[in-house]
Amino acid sequence: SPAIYRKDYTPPSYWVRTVHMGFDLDPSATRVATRITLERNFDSTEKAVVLYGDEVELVQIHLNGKALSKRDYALKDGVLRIPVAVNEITLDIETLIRPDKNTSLMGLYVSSGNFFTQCEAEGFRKITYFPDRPDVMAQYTVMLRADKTKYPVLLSNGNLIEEGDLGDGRHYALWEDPFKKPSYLFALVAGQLVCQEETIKLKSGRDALLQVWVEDGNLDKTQHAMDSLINSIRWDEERFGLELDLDRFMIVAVGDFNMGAMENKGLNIFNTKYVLANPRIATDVDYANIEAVVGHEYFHNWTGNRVTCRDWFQLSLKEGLTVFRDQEFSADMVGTDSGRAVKRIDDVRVLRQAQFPEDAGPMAHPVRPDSFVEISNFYTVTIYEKGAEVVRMYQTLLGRDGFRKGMDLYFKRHDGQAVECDDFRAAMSAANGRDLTQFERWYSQAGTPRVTAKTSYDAASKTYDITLSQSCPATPGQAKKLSFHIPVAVGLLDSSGKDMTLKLDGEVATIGTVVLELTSAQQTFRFTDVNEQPVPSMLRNFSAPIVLEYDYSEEELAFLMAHDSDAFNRWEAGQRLATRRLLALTSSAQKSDALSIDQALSDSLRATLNDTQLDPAFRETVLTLPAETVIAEQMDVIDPQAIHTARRFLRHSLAQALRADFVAAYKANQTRGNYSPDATSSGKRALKNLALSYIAELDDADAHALAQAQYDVANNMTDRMASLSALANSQAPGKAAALAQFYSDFEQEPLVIDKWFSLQATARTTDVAAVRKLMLHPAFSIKNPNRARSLIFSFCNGNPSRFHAADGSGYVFWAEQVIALDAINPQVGARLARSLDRWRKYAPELQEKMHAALKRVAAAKLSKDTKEVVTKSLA
Ligand code: BAL
Ligand code: ZN
Repeated sequence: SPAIYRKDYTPPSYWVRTVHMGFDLDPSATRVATRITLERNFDSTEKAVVLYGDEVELVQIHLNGKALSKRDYALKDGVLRIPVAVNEITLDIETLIRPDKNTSLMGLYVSSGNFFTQCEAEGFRKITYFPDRPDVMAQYTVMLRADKTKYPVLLSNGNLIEEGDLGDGRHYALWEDPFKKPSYLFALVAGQLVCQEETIKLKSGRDALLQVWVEDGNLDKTQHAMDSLINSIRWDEERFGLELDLDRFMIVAVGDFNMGAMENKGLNIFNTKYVLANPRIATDVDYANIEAVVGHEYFHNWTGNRVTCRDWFQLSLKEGLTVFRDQEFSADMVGTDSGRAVKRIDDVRVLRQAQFPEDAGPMAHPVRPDSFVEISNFYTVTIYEKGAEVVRMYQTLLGRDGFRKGMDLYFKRHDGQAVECDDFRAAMSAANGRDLTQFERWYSQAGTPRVTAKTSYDAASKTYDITLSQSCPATPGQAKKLSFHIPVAVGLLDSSGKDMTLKLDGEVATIGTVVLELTSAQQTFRFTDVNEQPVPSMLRNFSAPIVLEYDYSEEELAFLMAHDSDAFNRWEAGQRLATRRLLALTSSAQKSDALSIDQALSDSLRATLNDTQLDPAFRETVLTLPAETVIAEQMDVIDPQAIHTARRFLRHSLAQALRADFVAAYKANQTRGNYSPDATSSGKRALKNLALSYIAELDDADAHALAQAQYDVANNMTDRMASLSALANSQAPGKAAALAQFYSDFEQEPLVIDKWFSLQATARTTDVAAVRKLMLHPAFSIKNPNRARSLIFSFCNGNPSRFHAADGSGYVFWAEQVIALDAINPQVGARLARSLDRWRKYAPELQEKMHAALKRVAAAKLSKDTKEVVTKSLA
């Protein structure tokens, strides 16, 4: 398939004004009648209406009431061109589709006997022929007709205008969306569903009806999603002055879904994983994720729906911005400074574990890509998470008020439009009177910039210089990079650990933090009136998505860990210390040298663990060692076994050295009484369960007993999973029984069975043979994306030492599964295909086996999704 280029963008030949759709819903033959009124766009030179269709049978098409024959249009590769140049046209298009055969989960499909749609990015064309591009925005009216018993609930976007009986056992519902929207935001849901609902008053005084729709039997799991929705609505009113623009807002949960959720106008469709929760089935992390995803989809109503993307190259315009908004929402919901830092740490972890490797691999692409073969492959951590970091940098550079001014201007200028990333930057710039020309490079250049810092203190002149130099590695298609505009937030600590008053050359003094703006390849920033040699705290709160290199001494890192007023950097100092140890241990493991641990690291970690002034949630983040994938990215040649050995050794040694401290923390952080997912309680559970996981490293009778006892009395899924995981990764005699018990207790809860598979897939003892055996379990199904992810993806992405087995068996398994998944669902197949992205970073013996597996996949009959991924990997 050919690549599509951003530079080739041309405006649509016709605008669509209105869309009237009629659906006769039937799983094996759904008839769709679509009436579209179009108006010529004089900015286009094309004298044809251009419609797109994908695996949809065209029954008939009328232009201004006249039936068209095949000679009246050209249909090639899913593009239907009707040569015509009149100003106003009405098209009537009838299509026939088979939702029950649709395993791609794009367009209209069936899940558990109910109908659902997914149209972003290009799924609408699987329903009807249409100018399916985001810059074509229209007003939709949708008539749904279906069997009344099988499909009692009929939902679409906007407002319910009318419903009634058709007399023949069927009924209908007519929906009208008052806002114009691109086709990717269209949705319908039909089937046997029940809802929790609530009417709330919006800030302006209007009433809004909120509904959370689920399958029968799940109404005991909707309260948290409803609370999260209400909190999201309130937050957007307060923080950005944005109000819900509809009278009715619906969330629907579906068990078969490619993504996390989808922001269809007024009818958000969610993966059950991000809706259903109660203490019995959901962990603290699930509760937090639900809040974040409900917020994310709700926030899209303004950032994505009211102002949408001109073309798919601009995807980060809505995704980066909306992730930033959901991150801020989650942080505000916790409220405390420490809670905000923990949220920031979690977000930066995702960036480092997933986005940095992507940005250094064959699929590296700018936040605003220049080309793609299949847009579905570009719903990436770069578009989402790096995109959010780019948005965050505006706020860092302009301040919270300045950022808000920019947002206000963005909506004032672009409400109801489909725009570009440049328009957002222009609004930020104009609202603040700031030149942000150079900032554009964050959108156009891929790769993670590296900033190296050098410092020098002159006691005589009392000056302290920080010299920052930047560079950025080459990425596919981009050999040379120009300098980025990088905000580097810096503080200086005096010898007592306090923040110094900062005076940058000729500027007024600030206490705490200043933002240095690095715009050239190298710049020196001079601080004056510095009375003593400071310890620099750099890139506070992770003020830019970069790698910051500075030659800290071990003493300085321990000092920052103990004193930095910036909680993020206290954590960061600990991570730097631990990373150094892990890299040294990895190197020793490679040489089969004896491994040993030093006192300094365990002393620093002990001090944090026992510092009850610090929130438990924060202490947990400090005591969590960098992930194996993060260590891997720091090596020239990745050695998964040595990294695994090193990390396990360090955890085991820390468990031995700090056993009494872990036991004390375990005891001190029990949560009693009814379960609550609030930040304080979940923080305590996090620290307690981290302590348990360390103690479990010792794998002795006491550790087994502790885990078993917790498993037996757990009154919530967080504690249950933590203890089961401790058992599953140990030699505990009760391990098999606990796994079996867990399965039989939760057999009826698909989301919990996903956890059961995932936990085993990532367990230390689980090799390929064990995964193959689990695939034969009656509860396993490769067709359900959540289940496939819980076992296959968890193993390939979450169990590196087993996946990268020296005999290459993991790669053979991977190739088989990519091919199998791709045939069912290209998006899921292509996602798994990404697991070998970094193959060139491994030792030659492994590389060779990965290469063979990639070639094997490349030789199979593939979707364009998976083809693009493996082609780029092999390039
Ligand atoms: N727009 C796709 C799903 C999401 O990012 O919310
Ligand atoms: Zn989104």
